[in-house]
Amino acid sequence: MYTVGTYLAARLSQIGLKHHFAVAGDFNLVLLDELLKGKELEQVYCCNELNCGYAAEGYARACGAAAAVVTFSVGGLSAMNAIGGAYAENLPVILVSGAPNTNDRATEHLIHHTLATHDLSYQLEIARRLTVAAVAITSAIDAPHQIDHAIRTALREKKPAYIEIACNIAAAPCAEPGPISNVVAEELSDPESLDAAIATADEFLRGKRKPVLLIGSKLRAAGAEQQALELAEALGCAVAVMAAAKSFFPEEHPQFAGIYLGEVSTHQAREIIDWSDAVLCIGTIFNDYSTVGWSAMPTGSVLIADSERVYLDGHDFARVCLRDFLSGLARKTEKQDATMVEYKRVHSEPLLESPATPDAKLTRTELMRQIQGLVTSDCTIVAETGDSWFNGLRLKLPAGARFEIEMQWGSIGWSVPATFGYAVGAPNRRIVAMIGDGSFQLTAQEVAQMIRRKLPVVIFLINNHGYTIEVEIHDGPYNNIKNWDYAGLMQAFNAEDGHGLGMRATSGAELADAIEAAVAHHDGPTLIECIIDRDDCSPELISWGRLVARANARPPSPQ
Ligand code: DPX
Ligand code: MG
Repeated sequence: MYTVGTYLAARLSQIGLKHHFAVAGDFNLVLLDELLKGKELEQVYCCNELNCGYAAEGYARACGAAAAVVTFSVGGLSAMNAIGGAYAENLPVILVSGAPNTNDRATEHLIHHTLATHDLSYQLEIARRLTVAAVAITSAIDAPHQIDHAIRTALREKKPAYIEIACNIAAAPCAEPGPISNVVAEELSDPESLDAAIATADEFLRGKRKPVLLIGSKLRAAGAEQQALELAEALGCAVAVMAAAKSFFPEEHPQFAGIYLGEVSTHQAREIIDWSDAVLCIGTIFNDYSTVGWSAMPTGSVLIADSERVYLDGHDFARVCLRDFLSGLARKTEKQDATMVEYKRVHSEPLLESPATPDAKLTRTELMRQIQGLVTSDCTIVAETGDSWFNGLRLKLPAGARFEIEMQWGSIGWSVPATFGYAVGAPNRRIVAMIGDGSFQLTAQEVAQMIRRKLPVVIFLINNHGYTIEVEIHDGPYNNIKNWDYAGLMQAFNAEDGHGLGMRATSGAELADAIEAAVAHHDGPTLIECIIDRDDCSPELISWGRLVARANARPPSPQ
């Protein structure tokens, strides 16, 4: 016999989840008991609900979807930042919240953890704004339908969903789950729209001489990485990647032309985008950051192919799945490799950094040189908001290496719990996180959960004594932070039974020793606190910061 909670557990397993993340609270305790009955679904605990949401967000990056279970209001509202992040980053995270007893609604009762008003709908209302489906379950009869609706919508749209379950309904008997196909069946392209989009795009390309492909971060959500490769190879043109999409097109591929980020592009991506006469933008997001303060955006002839829409030259085709469009166009189009020929002419390999003198003070350049040595094909790099973005973007990725960045939402603190969640979801990958001191202070305690689960994550904690990215955008006393003994924290988190390793590196030699110890350490995370100067930031950050500051400072336009 199924209950609302075991029904939910069954559905989460059926969509492929092996874990769900949780923080306990009296409104979800019975629900957590029911979820524990799903033997194929392990319950993984977090230190707080913001981290729980981010852990699920990281897990969804590794596994395609995720669930976080929290208590009402005090938990749910904390998780909302992460849910906003999952929306912005196109990740189907299911937020499940316990809720007050159904008998306490529409009565004179006031309930703890709430605003001390009789309105208990505010969390659902907020969730409606931050998810693509938000349901409140107050009847076991409706539960299967509501749960399926929320999960189905999240999976289809690659966005978060919200399921609120009253605490006295979680263990109520309900119908058993029907075939999972109704939840996971994929949206198909409209055949006529698809054909028309392909034919128009083909004609568009035939009228150009120098097309180039630009890959964006929505490509992975659309499940179309392979198809983008097919189109790239059919055209034979140069392929640039936006920063938020690093690793979504193989960097070792001969057509890879670098990361397009305006003035701070890598390789010669900017030259080749500017030289081209048509840019095929695939799953791209152009915002103030990715256009470097609106200074770099393909204009002129562009074709935009999004998850379910293609538009170009006054045409707009809806219900066209990106995968179908890319592989259909790949079959139809002819080779157009002028941008590749030109790219080969302008391309110059970046110089390899030579090792610093071992005892010299540690610099960012030496730090990145050594991190590069850890990047193998089974590695995932997680780059936190801060100069870690720009440092990470410069890393060379061998085939198979992945790169995770939260560039649209950009909420500092994301990476600690997201790395934890990712490591739970991808236990066979080597996970290397680059995290600034300021960001770490938001969510540091989640390292304790890595210790609890013995996850051999390697964290480079870059201690440059403050919010350096903000220093470059606009400086003031608010960019200085209280220093911590970051390496020493590991001992505190270990307490009596943990095996986390904390080390500090102030020179290249110390860093090399620490990395050697980290690689040999298998029964817990290693945090290497890397001390660098406050002004030792990437030149890319300085250029980017200036242009972003200029965009922020534009006066209001006259009405
Ligand atoms: C802020 C940012 O130390 O990295 O390399 O020193 O910049 P760097 P740190 O982690 O500092 C991060 C800091 C304060 N951004 O420079 S990027 C504003 C901000 C944000 N998210 C949230 N609050 C404030 N991005 C949640
Ligand atoms: Mg810092």
